Amino acid sequence: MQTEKEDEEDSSPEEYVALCSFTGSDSDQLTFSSGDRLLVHAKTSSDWWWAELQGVKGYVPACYLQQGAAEEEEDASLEDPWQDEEYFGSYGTLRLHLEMLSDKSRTEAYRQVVLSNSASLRSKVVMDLGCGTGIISLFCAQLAQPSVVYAVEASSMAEYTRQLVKQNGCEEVVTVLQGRAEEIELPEQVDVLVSEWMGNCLLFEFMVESVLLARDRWLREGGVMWPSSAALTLVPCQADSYFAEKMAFWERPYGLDFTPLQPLAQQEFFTKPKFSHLIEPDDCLSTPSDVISLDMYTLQVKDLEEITGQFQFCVTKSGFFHGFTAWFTVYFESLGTGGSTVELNTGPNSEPTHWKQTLFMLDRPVSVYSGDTISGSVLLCRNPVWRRHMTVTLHWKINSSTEETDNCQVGTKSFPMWR
Ligand code: GJV
Repeated sequence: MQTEKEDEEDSSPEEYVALCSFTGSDSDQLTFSSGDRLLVHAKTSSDWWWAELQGVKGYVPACYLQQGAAEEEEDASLEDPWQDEEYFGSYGTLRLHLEMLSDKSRTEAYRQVVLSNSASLRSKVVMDLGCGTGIISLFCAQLAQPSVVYAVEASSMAEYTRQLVKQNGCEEVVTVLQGRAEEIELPEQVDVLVSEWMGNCLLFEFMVESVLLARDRWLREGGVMWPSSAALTLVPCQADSYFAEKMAFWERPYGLDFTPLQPLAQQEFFTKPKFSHLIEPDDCLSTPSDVISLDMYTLQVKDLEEITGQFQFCVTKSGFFHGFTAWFTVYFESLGTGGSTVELNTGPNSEPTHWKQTLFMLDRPVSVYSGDTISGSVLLCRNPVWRRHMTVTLHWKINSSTEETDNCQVGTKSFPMWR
């Protein structure tokens, strides 16, 4: 290796990109924004690195940074930061549509929305954004009498959707438009904008951006959004079997000590969130709490860059605090006055959906006791380059209610999802 060393610390700084913003709390800590490129001079500890931003040096939390800023940008300029080819390509095959349609809670919730609003939908103009196989549009045509439903779908599935509309005798009402919602033209504004845009942890995939842009362009003044609002819910939890399977496993397999593999296991299994986790109500260490609420009428695209929420959980069950589990609920307000709101809840106390729940594992479990409090914040930071991705950062502080009264532990961890 032949690297020129100017001095000890400066052997060869590596370039990193900030996954989200950070405000230094000490004078020797740097303050930076999501997307900033930092030069890391020394990996002082596993948690804190010595880095530089625009000529200023200071400590930065290592978990906020991701390597390869230069590479990432190069890729992004070659590739599409929205990865639309891959994204719409996957929706051009049946696998995902089968998964979504087989999800009874999801599909029945939308059916229920149409059914319970059937009278008010009469003669209304509807847009179904990302209609896929057209199921919501077909519900509208079958269960209500809208004047027209514009079923917008960017993937090649749209060709089949057109056939399905015809096959089911709905071609008088449902018009399939193949194209990205951002680019299609409609002959008129719509009374209702319905879409099933929710991803893991609510926002992943950021299809919601397309919905907001369509809202601003095509929803008439006073029109209705379905869903009308959304909430992200969090709970501190145990995850005994997942922890045993991925981490405790290395303690004594076949009577041998494999613990040197545990740091690797942590890196491999716990740095990203676990999608498709099914939490048992019994694994919740506290009452779940909504940490983020989105109003689909007022939410702006720029608001999506960084969304924060606070929590304060009172531990109701002693056990191992392995991590946090997240899920979402969406609400569909009634179109007419006085009707009831329909809810699609993807949490552990409702019928499981194909989203299941999302588990964020701490690096090491902490024993908590009934009466302790876990307070902190969650930050959803959209990837500045890869527009469908985000990083979830959790900060927590555990205040013990027992013995030493000033016993308090703090932690922070960032989870890229996926970039
Ligand atoms: N324009 C048109 N169709 C879209 C768009 C868009 N901007 N974005 C997604 N779709 N809940 N996370 C389509 C996509 O091709 C697929 O058929 C459907 O919407 C996704 C719905 C479920 N995804 C989700």
